[in-house]
Amino acid sequence: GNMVPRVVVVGCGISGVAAAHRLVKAGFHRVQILEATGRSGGRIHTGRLGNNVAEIGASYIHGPCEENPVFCLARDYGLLHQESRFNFIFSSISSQRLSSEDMSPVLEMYDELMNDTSQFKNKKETPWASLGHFMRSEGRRRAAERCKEKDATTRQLLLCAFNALLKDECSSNAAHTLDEIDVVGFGIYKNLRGLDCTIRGGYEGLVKSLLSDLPADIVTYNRPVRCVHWNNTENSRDTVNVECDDGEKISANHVILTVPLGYLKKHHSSFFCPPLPAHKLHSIHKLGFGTCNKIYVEFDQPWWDADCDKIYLVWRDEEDLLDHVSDIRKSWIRKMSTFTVLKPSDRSAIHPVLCGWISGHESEYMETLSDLEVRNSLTELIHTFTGNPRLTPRRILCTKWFHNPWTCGSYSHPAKGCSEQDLENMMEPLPTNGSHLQPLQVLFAGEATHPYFYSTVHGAVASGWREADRLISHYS
Ligand code: 6YU
Repeated sequence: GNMVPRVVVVGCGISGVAAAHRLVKAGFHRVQILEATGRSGGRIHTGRLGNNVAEIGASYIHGPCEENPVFCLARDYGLLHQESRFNFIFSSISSQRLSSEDMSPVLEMYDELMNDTSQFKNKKETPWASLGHFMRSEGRRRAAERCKEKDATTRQLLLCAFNALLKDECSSNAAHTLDEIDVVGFGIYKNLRGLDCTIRGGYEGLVKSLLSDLPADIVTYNRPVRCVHWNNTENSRDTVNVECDDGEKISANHVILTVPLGYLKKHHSSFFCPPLPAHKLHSIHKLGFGTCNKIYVEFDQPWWDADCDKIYLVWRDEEDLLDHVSDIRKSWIRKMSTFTVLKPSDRSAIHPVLCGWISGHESEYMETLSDLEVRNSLTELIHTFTGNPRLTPRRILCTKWFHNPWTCGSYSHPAKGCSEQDLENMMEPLPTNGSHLQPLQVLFAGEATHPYFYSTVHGAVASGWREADRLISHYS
């Protein structure tokens, strides 16, 4: 009855759905989700290119193991494939094809460096200004050591291949350059065991499965929230007012906010009334949020080996280890680091598809181009790399996360100068501790509020559950 608190969840991405799911299962039946767009899933968005499944947002379960809530959910809902992905690697340099053996020394060196970043985890100070500084300095030093007895061409190749991996790392971090990434913050991210895998039929199946356990009318679509009025001093001290774009105000005892960090960075000043406390604002500024986009490309025939899963684009003239492009208008496509090979979703998917990965300002610029312009640049790139002028894409599909008004980018990263405290501040509810006011008026969930699984779907799920649990234990 009336004793059951009313909870409004803002955003119907996976963190909002996870929070609502847990609350409803615990008997909180007065839960409502307000979603700005006409669909659920947010940054989980399964599209199609021809007959192939093309993930516009998240693709993989990073580290599928027992500790990963997304792996467990997908398994329990029967959404896993029989076998996992990523067995083979093949790379190419201009028109000269590289073998897996050519790439293995650089991949080995890269893995070593990545493992070494965990040593910075509890450090107050490091000799490194950024992840880029560490990777470049140490990469150069170790490459020189390894190549002592090798010829100049081998040494050059190692460095150019290393640069492709740096650009790939920019994509993993949704960063423009690794110079923007904090080494300590990066070391805090927790890698889970297991080879990345995909979800059968597409990632959206996970969102749909969770939603199917909930009352059908729990989500209100096309309902953007404009402002959250908390700490009401006048009449109703125990309610928060959520003001929608059309002016309507919905009152609740608690609001769980799941809007992306990119959206908060842009709109915080008008989104909270009164404004956020200074330390919370500080952390919203300090943490990074950048763009990673994909370009799906469909071909008539595969031009890569049947056992190939990933193609590195290695340029001969990139031994300077510059992980970003200086002339973006002319050479934006050089930021694309890799293609991953799409596994055909079913037998009707006869045309092979590659997924190109591109991040940073280069990928934001790409979003302003027409499909034809992107296709032309891609065709040229493929001609350069394969030496085959007859290869042309059948069609392409570009993601545009930077210009998505409800996301304003792709996902968060530990920007240079952020601290563990900033990661912790993100999840702190309002009003903050020590206040005499009604507690837990506004709670914060979403990918960017997870201190060590940020930037992932499992981080988003865990954050939604965390905030639901916070309310559940408050009432028990
Ligand atoms: C993962 C992966 N993956 C690729 C790309 C992207 C992301 N991620 P949501 O945004 O979903 O929900 C918010 C909702 O709020 C949304 O529906 C809005 O419409 C709504 N909203 C906004 N404003 C509103 C308003 N005013 N009113 C009402 N509603 C409003 N994660 O696990 N595997 O392969 C990838 C990838 C291109 C864009 C990804 C991946 C990130 C996830 O997609 C993302 O975290 C969650 O879906 C977010 O859910 P949410 O609920 O929080 O927000 C060592 C090291 C360290 C570096 N990290 C390495 C890890 C690599 C991370 N990589 C990911 C890369 C890929 C490939």
